[in-house]
Amino acid sequence: FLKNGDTVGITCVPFSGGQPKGGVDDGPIEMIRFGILDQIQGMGYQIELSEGMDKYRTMQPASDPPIGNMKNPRYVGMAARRVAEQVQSHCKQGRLAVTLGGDHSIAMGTLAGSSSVYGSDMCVVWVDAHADINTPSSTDSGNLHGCPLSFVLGLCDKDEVPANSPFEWIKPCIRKNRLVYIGLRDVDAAEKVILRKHGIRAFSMHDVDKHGIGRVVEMALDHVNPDRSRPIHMSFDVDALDPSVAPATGTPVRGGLTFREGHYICEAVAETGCLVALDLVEVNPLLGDPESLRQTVAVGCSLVRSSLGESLL
Ligand code: 6HN
Ligand code: MN
Ligand code: MN
Ligand code: MN
Repeated sequence: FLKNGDTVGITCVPFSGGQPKGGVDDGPIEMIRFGILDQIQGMGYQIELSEGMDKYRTMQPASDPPIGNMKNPRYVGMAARRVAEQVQSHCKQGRLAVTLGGDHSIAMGTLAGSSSVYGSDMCVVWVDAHADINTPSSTDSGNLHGCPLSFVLGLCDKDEVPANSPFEWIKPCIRKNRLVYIGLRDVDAAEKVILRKHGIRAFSMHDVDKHGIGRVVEMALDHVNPDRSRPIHMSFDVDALDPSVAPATGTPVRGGLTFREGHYICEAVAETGCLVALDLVEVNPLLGDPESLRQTVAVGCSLVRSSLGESLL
C-alpha cells in the first residue's frame, strides 16, 4: 500500500530513562547523521518530522524516585505519553509512523498512539532478544524498557497502576492474540509465566534454527494476520540481531538473528503492504568502538529502509 509520494511520519525520541545506560538517547541523531532521512526521501517518500525532539531531554523531572521497583517512572510515563501523541498524529494523517529510539520503554507510547487510530484489530510484530513484558511487580531490574508490553496489553493489576500513576493514561489497547514475537532468547522466568498464562505466541531463536526464518515469519504472520489484511505495527529492538551484527546496544545477547534474517523479517512485513508503524530502538552509539557504532547505526538504518520496501523488486 505504500507508494511513491506517500508520507512517512518520523518521530525521533532521544530517550534513555527506561534503562540505566547513557547513550541510547543519541540513537536517533546518529541515524540522522548516517542519512536515514535522505535515504527515505531517496526511496520516493515524503517525510514529515515530529517537532521538538529536544523536549524529550528537558522533560526529565528533577525528582523521580522509584515507585515499587520501577526506575524513573514519571520520566518514562511522561515521555511515552508524548510519543503516543506524536505517533497518533502521524497515523491520523495516514502517514506510516516511524519512531527512532531511544530505549524500548517508548513503545508503550508508540503502541498506544498507533492503536488509538487503527483500533484493536491492529497486530504487533515484536522483534527482540527479550520479551519486554514484565509487570511493575515482576520486573527484577526495575528498568521499564523490559516492561512496555504489560502496560498496553492490560496485564498490570489495579494496585500496580493506581489512579495518579504515571502510567494511568495507558489503556489496554493491544489484544494478546494480536501480538507475536520473533527472536527471543533471554526471557525472564516471570515473563515465561506471563507468556504461558496468556497464551502469547513467541518464536524464539530455537524456532528460527528449527524452521528457518522464512517459515517462522510466515507462521508469525499467520497467527496475527492470517489474511494479511490487518494493520501491522512492528517494534524492532536492534538487540534481536546477533551482537556480531549489532554490537552497540545496551543488553546484547549471544545467538541472535543474522544480518539477513533480520532483514528478511522487515522485507516480509513490507511485502504484506500492511505496515502502519515501525519502531527501531536500542541503538546505543556510546557502547563499543567507533566501528561497532558505525556498524550498528548502519544496520538500524538499513532495517528501516527494508521495512519501507527498499529490497522489494
Ligand atoms: N530491552 N528482561 C530484562 C529486564 O530488565 O526486564 C531485560 C530487558 C531488556 C529490554 O532490551 O528492550
Ligand atoms: Mn531487547
Ligand atoms: Mn534477563
Ligand atoms: Mn526490547
